[in-house]
Amino acid sequence: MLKQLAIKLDQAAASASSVEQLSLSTELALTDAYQVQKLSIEQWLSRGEQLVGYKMGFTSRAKMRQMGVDDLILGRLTDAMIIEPKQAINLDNYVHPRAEPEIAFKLKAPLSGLITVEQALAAVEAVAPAIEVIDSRYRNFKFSLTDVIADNCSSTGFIVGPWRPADTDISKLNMQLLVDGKVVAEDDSSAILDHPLNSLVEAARCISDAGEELKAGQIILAGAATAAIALAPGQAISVNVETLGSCSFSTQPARSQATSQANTYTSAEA
Ligand code: OOG
Ligand code: MG
Repeated sequence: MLKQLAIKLDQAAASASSVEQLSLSTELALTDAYQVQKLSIEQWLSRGEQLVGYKMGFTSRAKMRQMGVDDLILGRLTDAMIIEPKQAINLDNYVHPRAEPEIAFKLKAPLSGLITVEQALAAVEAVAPAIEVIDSRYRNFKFSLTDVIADNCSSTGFIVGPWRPADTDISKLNMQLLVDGKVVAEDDSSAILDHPLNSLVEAARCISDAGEELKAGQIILAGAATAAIALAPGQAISVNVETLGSCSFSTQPARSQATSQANTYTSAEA
C-alpha cells in the first residue's frame, strides 16, 4: 500500500501534475509517511539519480505560518534537483513552483543521532547561500504534515552559491530573496531555528530516526528563512546572504498559448 502511494507521488512529480492529498483518503502515521518518501526516492534512484543530501523544512516561523505546519521535516535531495547557477528553468516541468532563501552546508564528516551544535560545526566543510525551488505534488499546494513528508517535502530543485569556510559566522546574516532585482522576502539567518546550525543538529536527529546518517560530501539545506514566493515565467530570481554572497537563476519566458501544456503554476493559489 505504501509502495502504491510512493508510485503515485513519483508519477505526479515526473509528469508535473498534481494529486489529491493522501490524508483525505488514507490515515498515515509519521513513520509511514517517511517510508513513502523513502520508497518514492528509491524510484528516482532506480532511474539513475544519486542521493546528494537532505533538506530540513519548517525551520522558520514564516514557513510554518505560510503552510500551516509547525513540525520539522526532513526531505531527500538528488543530483537531478541541482539547478546550475544562472540556469533558466522551464516551468512546464513543475506544478506550481516556489522559491525560498536558504543556507546550505557541505559536510566533511558523517553526522547522526543526538549531537551538539559544536559537533555539527566540526563536521561542516563549507557553507553557502542557496535557493530552494519547492513544488508540492498536491493540488493547490495544500497538505498535512504526513502528506508533505510523503511527498519528499516538496523537494524539486536547489541552487547553491559560492562555498565559504565553515567558520564563517552565519548566526545573524541578512537574507534577501529578490525577483527581477526587487526584494520580495527578507529576514535574517537567526529566523532559522535561532541559528542555521541548529537545523543541522535536527537533521542529524531526524536521519538517525530513519536508521541512516548524514555523510561526508553531502549537502544539507537548513530550511527557508522566509515564506516562499510563487514563480512565474520570465523572472530573474536571486538570493543575497550578507557576507556569504549570492546565487541566482531564472525562469524561461512564457511560451505561446498554442504550445503551452496544461499547467497550474499561473493559477492564483500562491
Ligand atoms: C514544504 C517544504 C518546506 C522549508 O524550507 O521550510 C521547506 C513546503 O513548504 O512545501 O522546504
Ligand atoms: Mg526549503
